Amino acid sequence: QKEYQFVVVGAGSGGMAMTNAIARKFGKGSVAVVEPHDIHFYQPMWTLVGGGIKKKEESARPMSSLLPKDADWFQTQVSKFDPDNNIVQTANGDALKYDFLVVGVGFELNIPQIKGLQEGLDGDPMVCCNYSYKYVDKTYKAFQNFKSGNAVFTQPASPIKCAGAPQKIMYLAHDYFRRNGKLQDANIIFNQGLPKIFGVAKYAAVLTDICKQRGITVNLNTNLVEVCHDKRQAVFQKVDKGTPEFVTYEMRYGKRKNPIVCGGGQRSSGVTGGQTLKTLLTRYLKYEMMHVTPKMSPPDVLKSSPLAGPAGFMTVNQHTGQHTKYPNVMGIGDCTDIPTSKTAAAVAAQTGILKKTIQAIMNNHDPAKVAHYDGYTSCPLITGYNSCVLAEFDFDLNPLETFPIDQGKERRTMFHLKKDFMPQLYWNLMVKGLWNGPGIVRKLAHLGFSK
Ligand code: FAD
Ligand code: UQ1
Repeated sequence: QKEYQFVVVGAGSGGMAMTNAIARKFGKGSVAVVEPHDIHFYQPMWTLVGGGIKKKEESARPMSSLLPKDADWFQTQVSKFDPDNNIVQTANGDALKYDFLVVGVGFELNIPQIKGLQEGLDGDPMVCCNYSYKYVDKTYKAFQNFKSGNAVFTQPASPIKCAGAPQKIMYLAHDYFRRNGKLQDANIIFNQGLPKIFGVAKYAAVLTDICKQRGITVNLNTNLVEVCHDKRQAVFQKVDKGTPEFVTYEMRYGKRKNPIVCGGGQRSSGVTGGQTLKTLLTRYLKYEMMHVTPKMSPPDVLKSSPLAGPAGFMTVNQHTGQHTKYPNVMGIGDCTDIPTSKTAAAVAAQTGILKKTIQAIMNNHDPAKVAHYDGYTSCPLITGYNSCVLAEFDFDLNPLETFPIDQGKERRTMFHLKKDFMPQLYWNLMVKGLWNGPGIVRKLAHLGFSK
């Protein structure tokens, strides 16, 4: 058994920032970090890789080059959380005892939850996915090889990281087809499991308008359930909440000539899993290319631990990041139940909050008195090869915009902010634990008068 003042689990966006911040403040030997992977990824770049704007290698750096020299790195997974004894067990057989634990294990992709998706990703060059380093470079190849037919983009109903990413790549596809003379032969379809195109009304209105103007068909409450890549067919289920009767199935297939729909129309009956969610009708859709966003969840080791609530997320105070049951445990990022959209931008703001929370706990103060996370999150909604709507908002889904201009407009400046500035900010400040989000910039930009 080894003992540390701090143990950090996961060295992704949140864990890496916290490890560096803690090592800087508390010095050599104070912190152990458990992370199995050799490589740290700047995942927000994967949308740009999918669009052929960046090379995937630019999103990857050796873990060893980013972790602080003063931290002890255990290159293995945590296999068990034992918060009652202040211990984490690792797959290598180490038992690490801590005074304080910071957990940032993120989301893992649940590809097998969609039948045939793994086979599609491995066997069909036209099935792609920006959410994985392994598959991300298939997307741009699919753009290039696309000739005509349905270009389908999917998003599940369950929580995912960067909820805008499934449609950002669709707008890039639209722009790519437009610039390369393929648009008239393309039928672009967004099949989204959720009931809204985006959670924040202001940006949802902008995106709905963009889809209308560009002839993109949006089917809400429409979930991908199966991929049959040998026939290039995808199976979708339209879901609705609560209604006891079947309602008319109305998934649309676009207004362009010859949308290709094959078969479909099977009714399945009954309430799914005892819930009020009803599966209404199954449809088969032929795709020429398909960008799939798989379902995601925290890793099993967290889900099955005492740190997780019934939904599998780590239960923390949404304003302080402190665990609801174990006061010496903090959570950061995608694996927590903090009710905001899961992004690196949110993680940046949470880094600043956790620093305050840890300090307060060490001084026997109430963290709620010094740390108050407002839910800040941001989604740079790329809408083309030189345009972006920079969505920023809080827990109440109210816009919380950094710049004193209307960020609901598509702008070239925001595209460059995303493409050129954000990677610099990430590699030079965020991973070092030195970027706590743009709160300060926002206050200065608004001269203290608003927000
Ligand atoms: P991660 O960064 O995913 O890190 C989790 C870490 O935990 C990993 O290193 C993993 O190896 C480790 N881990 C897992 N299990 C264990 C275990 N048992 N033991 C030890 N370690 C473990 N965000 C934005 O702000 N803006 C964007 O434009 C944006 N676009 C995105 C586009 C795409 C395609 C994707 C995939 C993400 C995007 N994001 C964006 C989201 C952002 O990348 C994530 O929200 C962020 O990385 C979450 O950080 P995290 O620390 O919670 O998890
Ligand atoms: C941000 O802080 C951040 O984390 C580094 C991102 O992830 C890559 C973002 O996408 C955005 C938009 C922010 C917010 C920062 C500014 C300057 C608006």
